[in-house]
Amino acid sequence: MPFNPFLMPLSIGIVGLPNVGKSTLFNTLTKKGVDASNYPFCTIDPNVGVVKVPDKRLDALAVVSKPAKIINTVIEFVDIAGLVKGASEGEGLGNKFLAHIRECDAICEVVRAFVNDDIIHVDGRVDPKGDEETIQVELVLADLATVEKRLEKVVREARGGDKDAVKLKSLLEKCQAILAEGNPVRNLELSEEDQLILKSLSLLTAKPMLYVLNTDEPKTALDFGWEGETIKINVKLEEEITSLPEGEQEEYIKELGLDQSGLDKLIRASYKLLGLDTFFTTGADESRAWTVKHGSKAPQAAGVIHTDFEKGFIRAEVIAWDKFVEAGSEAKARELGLMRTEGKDYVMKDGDVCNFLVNR
Ligand SMILES: Nc1nc2c(ncn2[C@@H]2O[C@H](COP(=O)(O)OP(=O)(O)O)[C@@H](O)[C@H]2O)c(=O)[nH]1
Ligand SMILES: [Mg+2]
Repeated sequence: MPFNPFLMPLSIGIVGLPNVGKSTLFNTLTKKGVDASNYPFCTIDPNVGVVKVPDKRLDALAVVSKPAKIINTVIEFVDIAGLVKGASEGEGLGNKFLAHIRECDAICEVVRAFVNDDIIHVDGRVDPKGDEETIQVELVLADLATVEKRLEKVVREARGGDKDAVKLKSLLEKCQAILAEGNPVRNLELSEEDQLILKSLSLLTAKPMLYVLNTDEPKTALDFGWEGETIKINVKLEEEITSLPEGEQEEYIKELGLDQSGLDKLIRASYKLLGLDTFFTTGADESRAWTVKHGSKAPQAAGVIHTDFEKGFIRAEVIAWDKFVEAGSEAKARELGLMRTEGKDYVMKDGDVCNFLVNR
């Protein structure tokens, strides 16, 4: 099966301690929901929300093509409740929540930096860096348990000389060592082969991760002794923005002196975190963004549009999105000789606009 996010969007699990703003963030994100008729995979699980990925390039293409429909790429957010200290030992609803995280492709951790004495902090203090450490310990311990269980089995097989088992054993030992130091597996530098094996282990700390600093104050992450990257969002304010009629949101965002909504920033960052590229198709019917894995070739990209297109791929006409917009129309781009012909070995570039020629 080719990778086809149209059938199964990649998902981001929202995690964090209780009362940090996860559900408020999730509800606000999903208020920007999608028209379900364009996305047949839409789930009915209340904890799962499918969210449009905003893309200025797609908007620009639509200005040129004036299509009947504009279809963005999507990602899924999952509200994973209640990670608490001791989760890796089954505290709270520990194991169940860890299993939910395991199913996600990436993790978005919300940490609390807003002060409000009416809303209880589980550890009785506002300390985002401390929260991050608490959660990391749980994820690391859960992974360590997984790794050690696997090791027990594989050690025996490796002794028998099984080549795959020997490789797996050596990788598991590397994981064990870094986890034992309290660090995530994603910090390991691994060969491509090892990275593939690692994927099959579904370790929590191997997943890409981003942090949302939820704050209604001008304070930055550094003020809390946090040097790593975070996305600062005022979740309460975002909730307020999305409660306005769509036409007024943009204006309010400008009035606040912001260049884009915090949610859009988060969605774009989440999409980037997944290591995906976007290509476009555009015409009178629809302007549409599609997702491919970074490094995909033209036939695989065609296969995202329709499974049969990968097999039937003949060639692609390709132009960078900004060249297309500059030309002002497909006919003009053609006239200027800007539409390149690419074959089956062409590696897709982020921002390509494509026509695929296929045998049906
Ligand atoms: N002051 C303030 N309150 C917030 C903010 N984000 C969430 N809250 C409030 O904190 C409480 C817990 O939020 P919730 O989203 O349910 O947290 P969860 O337990 O992480 O899902 C709710 O009463 C929210 O209204 C924020 O940025 N500022
Ligand atoms: Mg919640």
